[in-house]
Amino acid sequence: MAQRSRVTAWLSAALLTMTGVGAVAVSSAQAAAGCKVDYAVTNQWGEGFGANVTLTNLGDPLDSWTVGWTFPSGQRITQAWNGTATQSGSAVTVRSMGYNGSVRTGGTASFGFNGSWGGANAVPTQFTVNGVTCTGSATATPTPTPTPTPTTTTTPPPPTGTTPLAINGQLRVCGVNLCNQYGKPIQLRGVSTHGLQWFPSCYNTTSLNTLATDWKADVLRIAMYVNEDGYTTNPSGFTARVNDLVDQAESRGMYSIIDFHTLTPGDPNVNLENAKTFFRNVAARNAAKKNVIYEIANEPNGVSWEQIRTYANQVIPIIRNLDPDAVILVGTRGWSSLGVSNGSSSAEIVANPLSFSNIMYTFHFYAASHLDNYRAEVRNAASRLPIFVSEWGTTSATGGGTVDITSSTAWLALLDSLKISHVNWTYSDANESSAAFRPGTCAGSSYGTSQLSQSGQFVRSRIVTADSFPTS
Ligand code: IDC
Repeated sequence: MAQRSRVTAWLSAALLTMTGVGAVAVSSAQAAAGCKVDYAVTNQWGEGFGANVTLTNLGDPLDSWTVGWTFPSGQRITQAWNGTATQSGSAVTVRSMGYNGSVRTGGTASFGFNGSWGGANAVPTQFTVNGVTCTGSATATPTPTPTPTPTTTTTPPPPTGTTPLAINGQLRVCGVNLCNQYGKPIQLRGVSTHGLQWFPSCYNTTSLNTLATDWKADVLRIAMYVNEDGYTTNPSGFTARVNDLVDQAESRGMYSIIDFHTLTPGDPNVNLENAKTFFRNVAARNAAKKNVIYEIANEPNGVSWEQIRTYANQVIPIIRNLDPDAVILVGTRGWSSLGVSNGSSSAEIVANPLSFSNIMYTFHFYAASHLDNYRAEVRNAASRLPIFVSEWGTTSATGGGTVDITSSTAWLALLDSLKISHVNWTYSDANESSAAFRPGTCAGSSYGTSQLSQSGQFVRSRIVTADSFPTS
């Protein structure tokens, strides 16, 4: 009821002023209406763009808001966050969510969205809030979007080397698969570092040579913990270490995954600003390389898919802007279990996927903890979503306990049959059964097979076999 009378008061204030511009001084009990809207295109890539919109309430307090504008013809919102967008023709309205509808006088509320240019890269010029025309500004950083050149499919020349990187070149997602430069589906098999903060001595010339030439690994995941004494304790130091390992992998013909290893807290939005800074740096620095895959959040947990989307929608455009062709991995709900470990499933992703191309969703499993119901979920999701297993262990989810060879074998059979790439936790000498090397190995100079743990022997045996990388 209170809401209703406020809306009525709003409308009458708007009608009274006719122009509706700026704050409206109204006497008596009438609500004053006034607003300012700032609309900024913050990112753009190919045929799309991202924008942030902030409204400032110059009138009486609001319980909820609806921002409206008319797009230059052709533009469309593909998805919004912190607001519910609807579009009819070129008329757009974005409504507040339950949590950000209330705005005090002088207060602000913001939302963001991604859109497609549809050939028109101008910005809208007039905005309304709850029907009242606002003052405000619209800014666009963009240069005109080049119309995508019709791809004259140039077949890349045959590979000049024999490493995974030399053969496959720049990767991209095609359908639900990871494909190589020839557009053929491939599976990458490799390992993850342990926390760089805890095992700095495990990643050196000898261990990385062993990984590339003795294990014949295709990919090294660089697990950069964010909290847990990681990135936040020394951002520039960890960024430099990650970049160095990207180079080390590249020089040995391996792919690298830059893993922003969020774990606790489980909501990646808590580290949004850290993620933006980190990915701005690593994407700018590594843009020209073909061996980089970005993983924007290791294991979201205790958060909704919607919250993960909000995070992804802000981090992915930053990477895309700087390194447009790189494959990007997105963590899923429930410690990257496609939701299962938080009582959900991949259905919520299928129903509401991210709108970016060239992305994959991650799935993590620990063979002794995650059994048939998880395998069924992967089997079910794999025909609908591009999936990348960026972390798996032969053990329980603690990283310790029994090495479950039976379950690990069942898992790898499934992943092989679906051509899903997989990365084992961990290529380290941690004193836990998931580590590939016996404790003390990294203090020595040999990473040979006599140093392998039970898990390491199994994992190596499953990575060392010949790859199948089609080139035509
Ligand atoms: C574990 C490490 C362990 C470390 C712990 C920190 O193996 O040594 O003390 O993190 O919290 C994950 C995470 C990964 C975990 C791993 C094993 O991505 O960081 O590493 N795991 O528990 N998800 C499921 C299992």
